[in-house]
Amino acid sequence: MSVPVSMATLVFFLPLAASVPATPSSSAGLPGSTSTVAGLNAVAQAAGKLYFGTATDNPELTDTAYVAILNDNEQFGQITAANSMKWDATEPEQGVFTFAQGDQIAELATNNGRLLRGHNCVWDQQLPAWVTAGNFNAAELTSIVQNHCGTVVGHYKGQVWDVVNEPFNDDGTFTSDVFFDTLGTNYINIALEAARAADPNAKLYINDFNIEGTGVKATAMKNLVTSLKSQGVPIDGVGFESHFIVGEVPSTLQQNMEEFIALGIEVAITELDVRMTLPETAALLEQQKNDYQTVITACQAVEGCVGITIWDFTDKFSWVPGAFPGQGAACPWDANLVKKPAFDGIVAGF
Ligand code: 9MR
Repeated sequence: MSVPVSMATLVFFLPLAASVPATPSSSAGLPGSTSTVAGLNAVAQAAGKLYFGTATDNPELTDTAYVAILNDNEQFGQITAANSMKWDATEPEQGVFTFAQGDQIAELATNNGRLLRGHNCVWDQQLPAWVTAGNFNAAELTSIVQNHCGTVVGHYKGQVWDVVNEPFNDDGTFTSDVFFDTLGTNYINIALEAARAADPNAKLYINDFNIEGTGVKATAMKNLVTSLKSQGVPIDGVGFESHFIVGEVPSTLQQNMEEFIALGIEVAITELDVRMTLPETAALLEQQKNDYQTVITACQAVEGCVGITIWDFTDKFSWVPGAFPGQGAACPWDANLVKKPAFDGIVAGF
């Protein structure tokens, strides 16, 4: 039975609802977060996830206002080094390992009792010239990959590692690089086995983008996981990078996660951000909020989705404008370190 609503009630409530001011988050007066929740990691853990985390990078650590948010355990329970554990940073010369920058990030995590995600051992990018231009034969490169992965994973023990990063092209074929061109897909086995030998307790992942929805690239990754498992090669998880565009979160995200988990592995959202064509508008920020919520809701619905990492938390340090001119505003905090509606979307998703 419908209850008649008197005109007086409507007159009372409608203007009230309409008059709740959206907190401005920018000098442009755009809407901001209205959430009263203090920390995303606290919300994620209360919802049964292992962590909510963020990437960070060494040059950012001189920004004290930024670091104050980064070091809040309620906000972030996991840290990924955006650059300083990559090959060019950790083994710039053959056999010469440099961990000072990586250690600075690792200590942010481990000194605060937080999780660290190692990123990454083998990737076609950010490689020193000695690797790409060394003209190594298969035996030499095998030993180079073993030494590199074993040493970096062994240095940061007890962690999660993106051992292999971005092995596929968007059409599901393997990326041509020095590793694939010299060793075929066996470079993946070599890297994973070296990582396992260095640390039997590390969680070993393969990480990629454009595998978040079902499709040829996701299928290629599933086939790779199946193949590795059938060969007895250690593989514990697949990372869904999740660099999304406003309004374009794949509708098959949850289904796809479930399909990966059915292979006997876990998944994680490893590099989440949601970019837009600038300038920001209230409508774009609202859609972005919904997009963040959609991603969190999917992970929340799937037990084997263990946690979520955003690819830095503030637009001040996002990689997006540098990579996609004219796009940006991809993070849940704006460039002034003020929470955006996206923050509320994340909270709502758990
Ligand atoms: O955030 C990283 C940026 O600072 C680097 O310039 C860039 C170099 O390729 O790598 C960025 O991080 C990437 C990550 O390592 C792998 N997935 C895509 C990320 C964004 O490019």
